[in-house]
Amino acid sequence: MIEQFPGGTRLSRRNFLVLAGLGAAATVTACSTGGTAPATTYVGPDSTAVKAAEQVRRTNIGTGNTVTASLKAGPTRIDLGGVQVDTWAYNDRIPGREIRLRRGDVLRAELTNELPAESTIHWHGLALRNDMDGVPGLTQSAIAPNTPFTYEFLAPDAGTHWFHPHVGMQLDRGLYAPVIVEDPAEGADYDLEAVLVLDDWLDGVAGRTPDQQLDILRRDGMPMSGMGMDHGGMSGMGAATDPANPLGADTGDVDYPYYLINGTLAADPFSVRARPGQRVRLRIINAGADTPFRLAVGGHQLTVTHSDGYPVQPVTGSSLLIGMGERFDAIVTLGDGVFPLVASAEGKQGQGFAVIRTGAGGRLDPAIRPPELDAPPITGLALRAREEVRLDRRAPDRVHELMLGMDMSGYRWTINGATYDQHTPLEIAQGQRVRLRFVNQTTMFHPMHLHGHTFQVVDDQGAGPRKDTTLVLPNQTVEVDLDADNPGQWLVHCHNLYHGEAGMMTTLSYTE
Ligand SMILES: [Cu+2]
Repeated sequence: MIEQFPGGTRLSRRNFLVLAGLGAAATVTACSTGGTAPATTYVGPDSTAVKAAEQVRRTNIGTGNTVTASLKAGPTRIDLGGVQVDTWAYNDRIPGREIRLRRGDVLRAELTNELPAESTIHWHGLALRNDMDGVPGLTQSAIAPNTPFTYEFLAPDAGTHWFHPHVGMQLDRGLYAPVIVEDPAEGADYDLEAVLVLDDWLDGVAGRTPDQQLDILRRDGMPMSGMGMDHGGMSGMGAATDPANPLGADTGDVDYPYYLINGTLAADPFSVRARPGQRVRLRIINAGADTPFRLAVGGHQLTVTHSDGYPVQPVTGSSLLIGMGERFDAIVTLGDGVFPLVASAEGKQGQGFAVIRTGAGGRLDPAIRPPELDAPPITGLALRAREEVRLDRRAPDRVHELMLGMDMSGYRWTINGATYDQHTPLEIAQGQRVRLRFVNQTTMFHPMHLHGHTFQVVDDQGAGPRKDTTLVLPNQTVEVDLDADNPGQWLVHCHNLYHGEAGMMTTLSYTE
């Protein structure tokens, strides 16, 4: 499928050359003014620095335990709940089987690629060793069909994480699953857990595939025009957004026929069973490609405790807004009865639907819209990190600006004016405090994701949340700080999969 898209092919070939060079610790001239120009050497995925960083992790936090998983990526037919679709999935199920381990355990995941395409696995949220990060052409060569590959790395970050391919549009099929990393030191202040994976679904419906959908966007351009529309008071840097609709009017590029919670439609909904008064920890993952979700439980409040795996000062509210790639943990104290858990597609028509049952009650109307959805939602940007996970206050050694833009002459999404195949690496060095300044020059929001690190959103008090994926609202600027403590070559990209594939990706590149 990838061959259909000239941009994608060019990207793969170019980056394969980058990878080939990095493996040998590539040296490139930093300027072109003559033979004595200073040279930049990149820290490659196969470098001794990457191996040394993993060894430090094993020494400092390793448990000595290894958890194994056997993953078969392949074509399959899935019943979404009355709707049969031909798609691609891990071990013939959606989501793939959850992987659960403890912080400091080693995960050994053996992938068998039975897809008719190259693939990889990216371990989203884990600051792991660079050569296991799953970005083809940057951290590894793509895994050919019918070829096995073993991912093996120490899992350093507790929390609600997930995995998915990092090749083309594969994430918008059924290739995703949760990775839950428990922290025994955290304490379990709840009675039960429910992992909820939210997804927007089009694959295999009326013959549609995500690749064809991207092809249509490239052919027809923006359906709602990311730059051309004037959303009233929302133009201009730092303009206030409407708290009731923080993402603005234009939240996505694709209309989906279905929205799923844990791979099922409302006709056969995912169901949580518990007793009245119990506290359930919801671990919520937005695996959608183009859809933010607003989540609420009818008749209940949510208390958000973690964002992207890291603890936050608890915030209680009626609903929660989750960008693509973000995860939140929330505690709900359950009443007595049968309650809808709804993930409304923000700015779109439709919703995912699940049920929480603690007592007597009949069947719920799957179109029910709990009034909790109408209050302004909690967003990641409004959270504050718990003290113990804040970065120490320090001025940045390096500031990189990432101008998020688009090109009206086609479906091209850019960072600093370039698509990924033309990107200039953002250079950093081990030990630096690095600030990334995301400047959104478009009228769409972008959920920006950084691989291999957890950043802290910058605020006046040094108390912003620790995250790996942050909303950058329309025409606004978000700054994040990180400590450069995990050497290698790391992707920074928009987790709108269509934006990312259309160019909105770059690299944070350690130099020697
Ligand atoms: Cu985007």
